[in-house]
Amino acid sequence: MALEALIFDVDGTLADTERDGHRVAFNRAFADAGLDWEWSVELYGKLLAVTGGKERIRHYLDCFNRDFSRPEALNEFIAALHAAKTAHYTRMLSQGLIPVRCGVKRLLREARRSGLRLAIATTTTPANVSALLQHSLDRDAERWFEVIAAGDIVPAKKPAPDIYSWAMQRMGLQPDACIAFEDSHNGVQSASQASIGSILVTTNGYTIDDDFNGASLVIDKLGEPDDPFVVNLGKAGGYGFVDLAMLQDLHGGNHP
Ligand code: XBP
Ligand code: MG
Repeated sequence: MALEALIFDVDGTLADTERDGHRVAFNRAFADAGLDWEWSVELYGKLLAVTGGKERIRHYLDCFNRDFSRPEALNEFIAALHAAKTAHYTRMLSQGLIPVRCGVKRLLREARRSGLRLAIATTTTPANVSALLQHSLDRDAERWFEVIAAGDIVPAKKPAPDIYSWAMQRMGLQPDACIAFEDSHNGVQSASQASIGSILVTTNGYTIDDDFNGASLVIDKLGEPDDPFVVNLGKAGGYGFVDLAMLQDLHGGNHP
């Protein structure tokens, strides 16, 4: 089936947001609440196994801070912490502190010119997506994406397929008309279980050693003509940066 749409993950894919963005925002929210919780770079790397900020806080309590005396209304407590974290994170984005990754602006511009449909499928909170698109991409960038599927809109977060299935269903797309862009094991699992056969991974500091079984190609970034990517897994067919020609070949290769 012809390629019709590109579906992008957000955190780690459109921008390298986790170590110096989300993690810092979580720690600021903990400090505001008078908690002595400090998520180090190393601990946060372990916590990223669980997607979703609220789910991640609960995972932290379950597995890394069992002694914490939990309030009666734990869900509300976590939700309040997470809302404070989101305020810190969106403020960081509004200050332009988190740029989009190499090649993202160029590829999106090419895709829009060619008429390829664009969507987002992410675990993060919708407000975070809006802030990143507006402040790190273009003030109108939210309009570039036909569907922005984000956060709690689906019952199960990645690695469940729900968020990709929801986006494709809203757009009336078949999985084999799409390419998914991801950065993590959870993300590849989600897209793959949603039957998307073409999955392009750009790794980052936290995900470089993830299991990317199910991905079509794993590279370190989308690249630019003067800043080629490095292939971690798969064959790039002689290309040095991701452009539409390469995506057509990648997608075509998926259907020999
Ligand atoms: C990454 C996530 C999110 C972020 C934190 O999402 O798992 O939970 O780490 O954002 P993706 P929230 O890679 O799917 O974009 O605190 O808003 O969940
Ligand atoms: Mg991601």
